Amino acid sequence: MIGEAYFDLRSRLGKDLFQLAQVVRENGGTADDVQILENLVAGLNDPFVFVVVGEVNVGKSTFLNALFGAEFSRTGVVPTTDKIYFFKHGPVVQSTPIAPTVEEVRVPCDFLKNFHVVDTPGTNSVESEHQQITERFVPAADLVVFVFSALNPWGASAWQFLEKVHRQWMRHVIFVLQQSDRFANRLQREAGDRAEAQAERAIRLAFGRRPTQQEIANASRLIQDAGLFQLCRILFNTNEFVYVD
Ligand SMILES: Nc1nc2c(ncn2[C@@H]2O[C@H](COP(=O)(O)OP(=O)(O)O)[C@@H](O)[C@H]2O)c(=O)[nH]1
Ligand SMILES: [Mg+2]
Repeated sequence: MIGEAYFDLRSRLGKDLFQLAQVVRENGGTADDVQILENLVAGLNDPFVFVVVGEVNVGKSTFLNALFGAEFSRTGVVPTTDKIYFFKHGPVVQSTPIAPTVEEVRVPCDFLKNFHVVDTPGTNSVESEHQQITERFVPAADLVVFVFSALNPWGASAWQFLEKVHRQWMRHVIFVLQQSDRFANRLQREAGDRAEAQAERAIRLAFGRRPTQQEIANASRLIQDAGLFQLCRILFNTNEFVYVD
């Protein structure tokens, strides 16, 4: 799934670096040169680390459980991720505190054989210590997964944090939007059952502007064919929403 292209690239890179080390050795390269290349080859086998960030309660832990295919991370309406959880592969579930606010959790999930995953409390966590620790994990991450909730994707702390992730630490980022089903429920509450009214309200709320007649017609057709939930997902994946001026 996620990793195929990555594993393919990693194995090609490993072979190339190995051959390069041989060429350097045969042509009188220094021990330091060879060591650097060997370290690079060894580093390629380290699991790929991704850190999941976003505000409290947006659905970070729920997203991870969906990825793991099991409820390994606690979720709930009251903030439940009170620590930073470092998920790694292990034969049985085993939790080991490695610092007062960091816990290593081994779980029997094949996905974790090649990936290490860090779940965090939230960029707006009440404990500022959490944020500091999250900030320590992020610069070491291979990938930062930013989770937003469709109910309120405008939380200031998330965007401020994103700015740092992107500009200061220069990490790769992907975005995950949770809870678009709840956005659909809100639309139903506020606009009733008519597809046109739902489409109008959805575009207004998501884009902050009045929709055109054509947009309402297209969106209503989509609601009728695929359901309101699908329209919500699509709206939050359109350029207008993704690129903020
Ligand atoms: N309906 C719905 N509820 C969700 C979704 N994602 C998370 N939740 C609920 O939102 C609450 C907070 O989720 P959680 O994963 O603990 O958030 P975290 O603080 O970001 O880790 C929990 O009660 C989840 O069951 C979603 O996509 N749809
Ligand atoms: Mg959580």
